[in-house]
This record gives sequence, structure tokens and C-alpha cells, in this order.
Amino acid sequence: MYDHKKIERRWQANWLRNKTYHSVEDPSKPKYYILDMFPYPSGAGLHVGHVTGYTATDILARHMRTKGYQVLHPMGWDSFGLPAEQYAIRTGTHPKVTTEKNIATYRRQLQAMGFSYDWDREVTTSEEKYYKWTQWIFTKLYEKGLAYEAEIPVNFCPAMGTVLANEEIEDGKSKEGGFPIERRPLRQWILRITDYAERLLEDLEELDWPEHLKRLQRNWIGKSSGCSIDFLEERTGEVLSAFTTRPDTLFGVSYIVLAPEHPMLEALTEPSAKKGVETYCAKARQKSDLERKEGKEKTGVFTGAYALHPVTEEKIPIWVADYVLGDYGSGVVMGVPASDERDFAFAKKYQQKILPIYQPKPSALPEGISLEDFTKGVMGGSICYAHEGTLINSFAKDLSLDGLTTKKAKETVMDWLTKQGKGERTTHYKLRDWLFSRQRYWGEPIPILHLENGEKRTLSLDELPLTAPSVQDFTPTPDGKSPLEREPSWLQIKDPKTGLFATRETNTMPQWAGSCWYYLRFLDPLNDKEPWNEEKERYWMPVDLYVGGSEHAVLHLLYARFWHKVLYDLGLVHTKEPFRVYRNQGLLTSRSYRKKGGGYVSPENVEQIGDTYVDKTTKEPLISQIEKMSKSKLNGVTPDEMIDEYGADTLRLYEMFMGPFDKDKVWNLEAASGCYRFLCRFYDCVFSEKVVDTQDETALRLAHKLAHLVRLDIENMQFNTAISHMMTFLNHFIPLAAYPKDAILLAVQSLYPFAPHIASEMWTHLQGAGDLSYAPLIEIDPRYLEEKEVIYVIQVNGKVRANLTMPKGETKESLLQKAQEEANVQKHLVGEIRKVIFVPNKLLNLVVHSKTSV
Ligand code: ANZ
Repeated sequence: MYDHKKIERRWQANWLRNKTYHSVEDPSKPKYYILDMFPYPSGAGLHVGHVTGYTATDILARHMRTKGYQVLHPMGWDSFGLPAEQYAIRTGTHPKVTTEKNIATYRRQLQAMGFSYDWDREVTTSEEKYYKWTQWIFTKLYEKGLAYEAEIPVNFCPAMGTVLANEEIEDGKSKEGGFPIERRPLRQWILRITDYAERLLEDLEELDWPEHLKRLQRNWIGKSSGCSIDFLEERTGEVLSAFTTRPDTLFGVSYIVLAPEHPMLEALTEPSAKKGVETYCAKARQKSDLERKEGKEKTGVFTGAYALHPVTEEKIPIWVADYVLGDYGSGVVMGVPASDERDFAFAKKYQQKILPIYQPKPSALPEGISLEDFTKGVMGGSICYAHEGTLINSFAKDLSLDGLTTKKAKETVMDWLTKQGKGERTTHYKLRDWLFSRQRYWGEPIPILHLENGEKRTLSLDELPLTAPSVQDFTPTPDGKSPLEREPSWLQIKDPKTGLFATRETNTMPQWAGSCWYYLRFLDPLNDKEPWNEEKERYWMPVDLYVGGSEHAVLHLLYARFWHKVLYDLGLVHTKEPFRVYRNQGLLTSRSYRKKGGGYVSPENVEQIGDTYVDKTTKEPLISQIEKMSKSKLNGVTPDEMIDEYGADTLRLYEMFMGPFDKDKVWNLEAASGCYRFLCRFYDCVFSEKVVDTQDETALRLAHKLAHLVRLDIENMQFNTAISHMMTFLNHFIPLAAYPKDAILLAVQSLYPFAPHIASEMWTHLQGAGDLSYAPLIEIDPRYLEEKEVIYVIQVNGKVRANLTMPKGETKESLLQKAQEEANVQKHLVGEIRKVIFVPNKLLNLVVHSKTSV
């Protein structure tokens, strides 16, 4: 009888004791670096959704070892972060204590899954021996001019008492926790990620990542090619340069808009308009970028000033409006109401001229309107025509665009502007520099001293790690001061290196810092002389497969690529990109049950009646939903409960059997028990008395075919189909009269990456001894893969009339004879056969000369 508890306990202890999965560099072998996104060890522990990705990588890691690769498969903890700190604020427990406890739980849970991590390489980002190097990398960034301080309007989250990066905000709220965000000017540390915008974009091309992820990064970087166009302020002659991607619309410009932050705004505003402009700008400062960009109502104020159109020299009014962002392009927009919906709405509201510059195309005609009315509307300025096409009304004495297409007109205008010195081709990126400081306790202190002479000094390696002072109170102050300021003896020092008085930097790094380079520390985690050894880096990098969720598309994955490129420029790594292949795991969801009046009910207290769900005791009807697993919704399933009941092997198998790896899936306990029964049958088969040492063609055919299909599926990450093949195999194998050992060994080896404990147990039973972890893959004999029978397609005059399953290698003659015996073929064989087309092992086409069969 299959005793999963005993088997799993024994093998896990065995692997840990023997350090079975410890790997070292071996230049004689090809290497495979397979990486999981290391978890943040939260108080809730792991649920079964977390281990989907880890199971997949473990399958590949185990497969690649048996394929002869030197495999690096590490695990660690991304342990700086908000939850531990918030828990500390609530309870007074030091975050270090909570973190250590949580890590112990996570480690135990992962080991109970039987994952083949090299536990000697474990790293913890909140440990001094790790973050010493995170701080050291920061000093390198600073020395390269990539880290700077500035007083800037930031996204401040009063609820959390800290600033957040753009990437951490969604719809004006913090992604973590959903708290409102305010704009405030604060002194901050910023990383110049924009210097790498082009490379971050270009090098995406060489990566094997899911296309949607690459697209997300591309959009986030947001490259826009266009030109700047100079408008001269009428009174002073100062240049107002507008960035546009549509220079073709130049003749449609009827006003200019400045961002409220524009440095020239104050100087050019007419005295009579000053008050209105100031009030407007003060209001705009309160809004987030998103509100400004996507707010329903476009607002603005006239400055009283005018600019001259670069071609027509006509006077056009200058406005200020908050839909123009101060930090994109040049902070100046040329308003083209006839061709841009946003400008159109603005022009309507403030009675600006609408100058149609495109001949409406019939193909752009909206539904429910005639071409005549549409054209009239566009020409009369009551409809915005935001399409490309052929230009009209676009000429002046030395430039004419009439009759040109959009593309041609763009080039013509840009050439003309350049020649006249009135503008030039430019490129802008949406990507902003990375706001890198946080006013928090539980993060890496930024290793900078502010000296009394006004200079700054980075701490050198011998002064690292810089650890935070021990404080009692972890709360940030409401005015955005870090809790690190609370300890005067830490804060103010006499700098031993310069002899000057100095104040320490009190900001800490964001939670993303540690994960920007952890994959490099895994190469050489115990090195206390350098962050990693060069030779080890050369051997193991790049990561050959990285698996994680898609929520990190523009955070971790972009930040880590950025740091990696800086390290590349410093000569510290030899590859331009860290993660060669990236794959997403789908989300695991499950059913939750909520009372009408609020409050979740745990699944064991729910009863299903038909299509409805009720509370078992009160019979109150419940609202049921498929949702992401979470502790608060009581719909999470822990690996612990599954392992206890069915074992880790069943859980691993089920996680992979549920559906395609990258698709979202719904948890279903019954299907999980199906996987358990499969393992029981497999076990009984191997331990049966029918196992024999003799060979058998049918059994070997089944086994070789299975191994072949499973290996292909593993390498394509099609784990669910690999498991179906195993189930089909067993269904065919069990009824055989005897079980040849050679066939079983192949089947056990196929099962091994998925269910390593039971497979190891069966292997040892069959072989007497030996560990399956490094047993080379048994060679597949192609003879056994050949199909003995094939399906022959029989056609009459090119139309399929029958399919015949027959032995491979039938001759034309015998096939013809068989085909003619088929009723449906006979029916269509009217008249004499004039020609027979024969494709061996595939097709027979009979050509007859008859009307009825055509
Ligand atoms: C005139 C025009 C006519 C425009 C037209 C568009 C359509 P992307 O592609 O996103 O880069 N723009 C420029 N700077 C801006 C700023 N600081 N804040 C808000 N909007 C700004 O968009 C470039 C377009 O966004 C530019 O092209 C400009 O409007 C606007 F039919 O210029 B366009």
C-alpha cells in the first residue's frame, strides 16, 4: 500500500542529509540556471497557488539533471518589506523576529514539497551579509552618476507615511493596500533609469519572454518619435518649444498650452491674468498625474499672452492647462482641435478656433451619419476628425502640405522646420527616473554621509553594511521623516575618514532593491570578499529559465534589468540581460463564499444545494465567487493540509495537471484526489508480482513512447499533457499479463520529475539501490516509436471517401484492392479508373471519368 507520509519523509530527509541537490561549477558539463521568484515571507505562509511555479521549475530542474546538465536551482527570501514593519508597528515585535519566524515556516513548507533546491545557497535580503552588497551596488550607482538627490513632487501616501514609485501606484491609489496618494514636494533619492531607456527597449528583442510582457515593458518605457516645434512668444521673443508626434497637423494649430509647472509660465503671464493662473496652478499641484491625464473635464486658463505660428506667423493664444504634464516632452502642447479629441473638447469649452486640415475619408465615416453630413460637420468644426489621410487647408507662402498624405506631410514639415531652425526631430520616453528612497525602518539604509561642508560621501566597502539604529518606535512621522532620525547618536557622527561632522542619510531603499540582484548572489552566496566571483558568474549566467507571475512586468523585471545593465557597464557581469527565458504561471483561483451582509464563510461550513450555496448550520444563502486565493476570503488552501492528506507528490501532480501552465485555473479538490488514485495504481503496479525480467514488445512500445512524449512535454512546459500521457500509459499497461522491468523503469523515470518521492521509492525497489536524481535518462529506442499502423486516406477524384487503418508499408496494389471493397468508395467509383495516385503510408487517390463522382 502506498504510504505517502513515510515515503516522503524518508526521501526528503535523505536529500537534505546527502545534500543531493548541491551544485558546483563543472566546466565539463553544460549548465542550466533555473530560477524562481523568491517569495516575500509573509505571516500567512504559502498557499497552493504559490507553489504552482515552484513545482514547474522543480520538474525542469530534475529533468535537466538527469539529462546531464549541471543545474543551479536556488531559493531565498525577499524579506525587506511593508507587512513585517506594519506588524511591528502594531505589536512592537522587531521585524527581524517576525521575518525569521516566517522564513522558517516557508522553508519547512517548501521542503515538504520535495523541491530540489540547493539549500546551501539560501539568501535573505534583510540579512547584513546580503544587504552589505546591495548597499555597495548603490555606491557604484552613485559613483556612476546614476543616483542623485532632488526635491521633487512625489507620490506621498499618508496612510503608510512614505513615498511610492510611479510603478507602485494604480488609479491614484497605492497598489499595496489601496491607500490614497497625494502629491508633495520632498527631498528624495532618484535613480537615473531613463539613461537606460533605449537599451531597456532594444534588448527586449533578444529575450524569449511572453509577448504580452514585452509589450507591457515597451509601453511603460513609452518611446515616442516626433519633433519639437518652436513657437516664439510675441512680446519677448522667447522660444516655446512644443513636442508633437503629429507635425503634419501644424496648420491646424489654434492655441498653445503650457503645463502649470512650466518655468516660463510666470514670466509670460499678463498682469491681468496672474491671479487666475496662480489659483489654477495651485489646484493642479494637488492632483496626481493620472487625474490630470485622464480626468473627464479638461480645464485651463488663458495667460493673456500670444505666440507666433512658425509658418503663418499668426498670433495664437497661450493657455495653461493641467492636462499637459510638466515632465513629459517639453511641457508645451500645440493645440490641434480639428484632429485631436482632447484638444477638440478643450477648444469647444473655451471657444478656440477649430481649423479642419484633413479631407474626411468615407472609410472613417461613423455609423448613423451620411458622408455629406459628416463632411459638413468636420469642415464646420462640429466634429473632430482624429484620423490620418490627405491634407487640405495647409499652405502658406513657403510651405504647402495640401494633397500630401500624413506620412509624407510629417517628413515635409520636419525637414522644413529643421532647415529653418524652427524645430528638430526628437524622441521622448514615458519612463521616469526611479524614485528610490522610502521613509521606512525595514529596508536597506542608504549608505551616504552628508558632510558639514555640504558634500556627500558614500560609505566604502570596509564601512558596510550600514545597519539601522535600534529604535523602539518604527512609525514614520506624518511629515515624511524616516524613523531612522529618532536615534541622535546614529544620526550625527564625526566622520572618521574626513574628520568632519556628518549627518547620516535616513532614507532607506524600496523593497525592490534586494531583488534587483539576488540571482547573482545565488552564484556565490558565502563570498564575503566580493558580491560574487567572476568565474562563477561566467559559468552560470545568464539565467536560463525564470518563472514567476505577470504582476512584476514593470516593477521587478524592469528594475532588475536596469541594475544588470549598470553592472554590465561596470564589467561585473558578462551578459547584457539577466533572464534569457521568462515564463508566467497562471493564477490559481478558488471558490469563496460570502454572507449577504458581509463576512466570508469557510468552505467546510458550506453546503451546495443545486446551483446555490448555503451556510451548513444557518442555511443562509451565500454569494459564491471564483477569486484569487487569500487568507481574508477564507478560500486559500495550504500545501500543508494537502500534503498531510494526499502527499506532496499528489499535490505536485495535481498542480500541473489542472491545465496549461500559463493559464488561470480553479482549484478543485476532487480532481486532486484523482491524481492520488493514479499514484496508488502506479505504485501497486510497480510493487506487483507481475513484474518480470523478460522483455515484451507491447510493453516496451508503450514505455518508450511514454518517455518520448513526456520528455518533449516537459521541455515545452506542457506539464498537463505529460501527465495525461502517463495516465493513458497506465491504463494500457495495467491489463498486460506481465510487467517487464525495463518498461517499468522508463515509466518510473518519466514520473520522477513530477512525483520524485514515490518515483525514487519505486526506482530503489526495482534496482535495489541508487538515487534516481542523477540517473541518466534511459535512451529511447526509436524503433519502438514507429507506428505499426497508419491511416490511409482514400480519395475518389480528390475527395476523401474513406480512411483505412492498416499496417505501415502497404503496397499500392493491396491498398487499391482494400479501397475498392469500401462501400463508400464503390458508391463513387462510377466508370473506369483512369489513374491511381499513391503516396506511401498516406494516400490513395482514384481518378475516374464520371459525372456523378465529380
Ligand atoms: C499635436 C497633436 C495633434 C498631437 C494631433 C496629437 C494628435 P505620445 O504619443 O503619448 O508621446 N503632448 C506632448 N507633450 C505633452 C505633455 N507634456 N502633456 C500632455 N500631452 C502632451 O503623445 C504625443 C502627443 O501628446 C503630442 O502630439 C502632443 O499632442 C501631446 F492630432 O501634438 B500632439
